[in-house]
Amino acid sequence: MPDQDRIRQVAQRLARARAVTVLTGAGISADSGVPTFRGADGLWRNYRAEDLASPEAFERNPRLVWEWYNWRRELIATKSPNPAHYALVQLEQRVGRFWLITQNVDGLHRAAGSQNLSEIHGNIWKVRCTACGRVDEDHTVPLALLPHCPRCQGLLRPHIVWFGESLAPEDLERSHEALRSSEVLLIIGTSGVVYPAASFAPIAKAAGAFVVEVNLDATPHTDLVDVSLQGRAKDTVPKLLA
Ligand code: BJW
Ligand code: ZN
Repeated sequence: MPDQDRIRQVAQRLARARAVTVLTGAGISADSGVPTFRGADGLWRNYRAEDLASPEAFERNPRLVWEWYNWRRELIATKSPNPAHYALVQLEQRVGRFWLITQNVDGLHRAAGSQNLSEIHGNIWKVRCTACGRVDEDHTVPLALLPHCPRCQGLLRPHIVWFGESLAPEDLERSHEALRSSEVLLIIGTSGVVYPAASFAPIAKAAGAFVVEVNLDATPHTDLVDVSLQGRAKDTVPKLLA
């Protein structure tokens, strides 16, 4: 089927659906200029996310991990939502039951205006005390190296889910509930290799959802989905609402 027909098919499904879930990854923010994790631009000083985004890495060298986050905070502070982020806000306003699950920590969905949203990997603009657990929103760029808690002087860390850490139970429950009760799951710009988000497409598919993927490349989800649309998020997603 030509691309245009497949886009029309998805647009019709979305127009009819009463319950829609969207799962986004770094690819949607790539169109705003935020580097992806596993793309050619995903490296920082030759470290991969796997080398820095873990409790062990932070214990070993909190300064290095904070330097990486400061670099990303400075970069993300200059970026804005793109047409794909805004199209999802429009979709939320149109659909009765809508839930957006994002793996992105950049806050661009919220900046665009999305409200029914789980940021399952946390948010780069929040810090958490490793001693007392207090969470604060903090948009300072750059943060002091090393930042400390205003209440107890404990070391602060990014309020982000690192490898080997569990997602917040309420985020997982809310996501599973949405995935199991949606007529359409739209997956945008994720490589589909990081769990538990990598299991969301099969969960929705098994529950009978029509599953659509928008990505520049093929992913482990491509063979499972009902429609795979190859292209940039910022060009493709707005067309799905036309
Ligand atoms: C475009 C585009 C454009 C580009 N338009 N598209 C089961 C099996 C195996 C392993 C595990 C498992 N369960 C748990 C694990 C361990 C681990 C894991 O999954 N490891 C894998 C690497 C194998 N998972 C965890 O540890 C998770 N915790 C957990 O499950 O707890 C329970 C548990 C623990 C331990 C053992 C067992 C159970 C937590 C995962 C947290 C991940 N956090 C990170 C880092 C946060 C740091 C930060 O942001 O500061 O989150 S990893 C990193 O990857 C980041 C992302 O959110 C995440 C996903 O990446 P994403 O978004 O897919 O980006 P990319 O770069 O990979 O892909 C971009 C895509 O966009 C590409 O496909 C491009 O083609 C596309 N694209 N431009 C459209 N313009
Ligand atoms: Zn504290």
